[in-house]
Amino acid sequence: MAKLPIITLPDPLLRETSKPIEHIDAQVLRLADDMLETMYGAPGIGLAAIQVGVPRRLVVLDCAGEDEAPDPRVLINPEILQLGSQKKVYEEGCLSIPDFRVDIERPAELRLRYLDRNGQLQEHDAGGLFATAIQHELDHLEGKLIIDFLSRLKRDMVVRKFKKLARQDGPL
Ligand code: GNR
Ligand code: NI
Repeated sequence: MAKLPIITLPDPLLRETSKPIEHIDAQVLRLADDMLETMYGAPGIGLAAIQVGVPRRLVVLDCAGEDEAPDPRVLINPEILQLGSQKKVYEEGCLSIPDFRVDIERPAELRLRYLDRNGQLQEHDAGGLFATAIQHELDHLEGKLIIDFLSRLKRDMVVRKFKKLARQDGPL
């Protein structure tokens, strides 16, 4: 396994729409394992392939609590089938926008469909942190980021800060 570099704002790749995975082959499984290692190393609770520069519909997650056993999940071509009507607010962060957090209101529960690493179609209901994280990761697959929940003014302020940072510690 290998830890991969995570791309950050304002990398334009983060705005791309990710394409479905057509075949679950050794390369896809290898990428999923590398993404899990990258996510655990960050550390984070989820990671979309686009965050390591690969515009494919592949997500890894682990929403286990600190005192629980690890619960690595690999979601291939995930789809939200239904969103619950009840909403909740959670303070979200993103590994592609370091040191930034924002309260986001999203549906508290959802029904999810995806292919697991064995190519089996899975369908289940999710709630709690897992439901929040799934929606955050699915947004990445559409090129959507948590700063898009801010007003234009605040979003532009965050983007400007990251552009400045990229100029300072980017390559020359
Ligand atoms: O590590 C992460 N924590 C987190 C907290 C609240 C809501 C969503 C997340 S996902 C984030 C990792 C990440 O950027 N995934 O795309
Ligand atoms: Ni993110």
